[in-house]
Amino acid sequence: MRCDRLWRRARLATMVPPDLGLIEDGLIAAKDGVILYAGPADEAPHFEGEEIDCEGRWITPGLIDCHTHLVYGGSRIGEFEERLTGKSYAEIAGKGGGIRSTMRATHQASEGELIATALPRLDALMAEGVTTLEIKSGYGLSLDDEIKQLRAARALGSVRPVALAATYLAAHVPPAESSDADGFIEDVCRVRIPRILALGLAEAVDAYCDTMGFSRAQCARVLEAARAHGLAVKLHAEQFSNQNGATLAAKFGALSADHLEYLDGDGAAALAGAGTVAVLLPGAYYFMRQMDAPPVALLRQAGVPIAIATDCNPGTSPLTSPLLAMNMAATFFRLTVTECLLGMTRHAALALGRGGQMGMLARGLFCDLAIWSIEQPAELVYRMGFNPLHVRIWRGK
Ligand code: DI6
Ligand code: FE
Repeated sequence: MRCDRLWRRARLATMVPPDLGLIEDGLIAAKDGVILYAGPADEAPHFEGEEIDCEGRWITPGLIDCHTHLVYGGSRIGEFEERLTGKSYAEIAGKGGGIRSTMRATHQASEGELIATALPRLDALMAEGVTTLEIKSGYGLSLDDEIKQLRAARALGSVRPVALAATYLAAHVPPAESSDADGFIEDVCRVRIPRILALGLAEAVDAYCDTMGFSRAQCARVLEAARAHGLAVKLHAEQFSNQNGATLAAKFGALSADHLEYLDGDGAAALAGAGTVAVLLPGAYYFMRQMDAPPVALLRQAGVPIAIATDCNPGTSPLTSPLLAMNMAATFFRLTVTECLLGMTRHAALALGRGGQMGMLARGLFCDLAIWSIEQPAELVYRMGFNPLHVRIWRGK
């Protein structure tokens, strides 16, 4: 059978259920960027194409970072230093810093500047095997700024070999301290969502359900409007307190509910019932020095798929290492190696609504691969500050 490329003498972690789908002597064949075969070499049909000898290296699906705020203006280094002297995130935010300071800096930046400053962060993610990532807006002062942010996010996909999923984070914080939050939500539902949809700039809508963001009732209006327009939804939920965001996300059939440190049993059951993925963000947990980890036992009991992401953002998670995110998920949240690896592959694909396209090494899926110089897959979770990526393949190349 003809193929474009053929990876031989590889060990595979296919992520095909039920577990990691480990294969000791594996072979992958790809044509037109899609996997024709991934499985044991001795069961493979005869293929002809360019052959690559993997010399026993491990191949996983390319990693998927399903929650980032990669595109933004300015920096929050000053705020980091302030926090080191004892000021809290909420205190800084209350004085117009925090998310609002990034909004002002994003307003000042041109689209080209947003692209240029995001590129090194994107390159860092790709250098550790990321082949797909989600990018949220949410730092726009105005709708035009949100559009600029989403355009910059989209442009990144044309200058790098990577797949992007753009999410319109419609309700992050009210744009100014004095503004009327309900009026803003009205504008999001009536004007902004239809406009973003008409421009084709996002495939999902997100909101920040938190005392520093928007109330449950306000987020409900946003998710309802998004669904009415046929957009997928996600929700930042129970990061700093329990606002019952998870039950709201479930009610609207959200792809994911993210953060979840303060999730309770009802929330976990609701996520399970709706097939909503729990996206855990250990980088933010670490950087904010949170003490209560997400209730992983409840998620397991309820059977909720768990994904892990970097939450790369300037304020609460300046993290551009998917490998460190997995190590933190294991160390802080006690996720198993299997849960960590599924969290950045198969389950991350589900959190983006792309389960049929990526996240596993299987026939018919995109040929997005990460080839690692390691002795066993657990090394990807175990080590810190070490990058064993040998080569990254996106769409077969
Ligand atoms: N949760 C977070 O951790 C970030 N946004 C959100 O909704 C924080 C973003 C920032 O501080 O800039
Ligand atoms: Fe976030």
